[in-house]
Amino acid sequence: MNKKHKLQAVLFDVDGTLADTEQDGHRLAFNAAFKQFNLDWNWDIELYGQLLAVTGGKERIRHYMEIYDPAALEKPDIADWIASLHKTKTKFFEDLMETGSIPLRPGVARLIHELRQKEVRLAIATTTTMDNVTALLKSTLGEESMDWFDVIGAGDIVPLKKPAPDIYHWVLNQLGLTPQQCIAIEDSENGLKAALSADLTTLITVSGYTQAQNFEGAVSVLSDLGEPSQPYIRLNGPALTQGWVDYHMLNTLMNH
Ligand code: XBP
Ligand code: MG
Repeated sequence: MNKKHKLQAVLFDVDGTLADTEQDGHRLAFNAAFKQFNLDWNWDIELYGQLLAVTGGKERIRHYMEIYDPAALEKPDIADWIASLHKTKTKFFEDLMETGSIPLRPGVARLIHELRQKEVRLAIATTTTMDNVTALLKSTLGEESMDWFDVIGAGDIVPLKKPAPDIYHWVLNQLGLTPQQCIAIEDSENGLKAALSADLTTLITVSGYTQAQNFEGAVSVLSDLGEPSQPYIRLNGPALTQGWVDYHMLNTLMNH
């Protein structure tokens, strides 16, 4: 019989997992930045869903230009221009988070508080920019919440973004843990691929843009983490004993 592992750390994705930030957060911030740069680009809800196939804001802008304005990519210093457009977008996103308009998803705060009590280590493995992580955590969990996470892997800290496993390898390395001691929580196919390629057991909580994606290989696919008062809907995976994800359930899933 395989030796059971005790859960040592939970690795959270950010966008779509901690909060549904894409449609009414990042998308609006991109559009505000485009306006400031006098561009007539507008990423509507549907188009943004397609562009999400490419992770990373700078990479997503470049991908959009490859389709809609390829000549502009020939300009010298285009990488710097994209970086400065993206920096402006990040500022708009931070401002938006300060208004508190994007809440955490069901069960996220409850689970984080429980894991802290149980002394399970918390980490973040995300494609988004570090400033965005800070803004979201501070606006939802309070100023001190950044200290609750042992490791935050974000943005350009690794050269290859999800679906490459690099960010998960980096976070595991910083934690000094093996994938068998951890579980990842993701919302997207790109995120799942990244986590699975790093050998992590991965729980999916689907988000607005990701509901129809392929989650083959996930240990369980749920609507969200659930609350005792608002149980999740199980979309795929083993029958679970209760309608909300807690420490005990994560341990069970990790050893499934
Ligand atoms: C998130 C991303 C990011 C955000 C925008 O993916 O791909 O690019 O959409 O943030 P994941 P930035 O949830 O898989 O980490 O503009 O800062 O990149
Ligand atoms: Mg995500």
